[in-house]
Amino acid sequence: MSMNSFCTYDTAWCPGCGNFSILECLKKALEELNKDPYEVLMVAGIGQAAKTPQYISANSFCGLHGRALPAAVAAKIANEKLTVIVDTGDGDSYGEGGNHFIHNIRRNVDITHFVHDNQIYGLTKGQASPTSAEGQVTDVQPTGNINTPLNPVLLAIAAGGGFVARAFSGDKDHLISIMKQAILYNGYALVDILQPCVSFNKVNTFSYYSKRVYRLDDGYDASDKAAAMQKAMEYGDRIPIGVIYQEQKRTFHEKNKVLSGGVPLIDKPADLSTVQRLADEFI
Ligand SMILES: Cc1ncc(C[n+]2csc(CCOP(=O)(O)OP(=O)(O)O)c2C)c(N)n1
Ligand code: SF4
Ligand SMILES: [Mg+2]
Repeated sequence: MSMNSFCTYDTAWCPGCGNFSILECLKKALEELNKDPYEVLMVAGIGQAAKTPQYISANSFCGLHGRALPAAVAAKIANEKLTVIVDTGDGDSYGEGGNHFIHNIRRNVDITHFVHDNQIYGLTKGQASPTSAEGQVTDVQPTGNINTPLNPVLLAIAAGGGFVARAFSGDKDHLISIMKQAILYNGYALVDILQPCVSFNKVNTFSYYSKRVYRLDDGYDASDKAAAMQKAMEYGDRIPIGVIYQEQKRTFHEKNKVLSGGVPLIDKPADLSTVQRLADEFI
């Protein structure tokens, strides 16, 4: 194995799972961007999708369920030279991690967030996730999901996201292109990736998505926020994929006085005199 190439490893996913193509597209996107594994940090919480960082030869960190974003943001603040990618599930991102999701958008730290949105809690065998359809019946909720699903694309635009996209694991060329754009975007970039879970979601299957998804055409104006919100709400018989909304916004690093200036925090000399003064008061 070369230190300069990305390798993927054997997985514990079910045969036919949409996660395989997302992993393959991630590897291709990083290669096509000429990234080296040492430059990339993959971060996740817990779940089937959250195993992805362990299946590719980059730096990786898998923490608590729902807590991928704080770890990723901390790493980017410490070392802005890293390409930081959160790669995890819909439950991890929008359920247990929902609060971090909203407030991280407001901070606009320059990280990328790929969500494997299988509209289910896969690892724990099929409970409804925040994006499961109302009324959806699974083995563990035989009378159907009673909650209203949230629309992560609409929510991200409303919260002030500067790069908000939707993709489909079954359209690989398109997914690679969206992943590359998201990684290159300067700021927080969300890609909600529709991903069939063949074992526990018998509704949102490959054929369900294949019949519905369509690529946004070249004439689509991703800078029109009201139109983008309208487009984000198109989720039913037809589901648009592509960059739904894009706007360049000042990043956390650009706005923060300590971090602006281009010198990574880890390379700055540490001035401990203030800390020492405070400590001295207790002696
Ligand atoms: C705080 C906390 N709550 C619940 C769990 C149990 N748990 C682990 S993974 C998971 C669901 C993961 O679903 P998702 O993020 O959608 O990933 P998927 O398995 O579908 O890819 C749950 C509920 C946990 N580990 N920690
Ligand atoms: S349970 Fe679903 S999401 Fe998890 S590996 Fe199997 S098919 Fe994929
Ligand atoms: Mg899931």
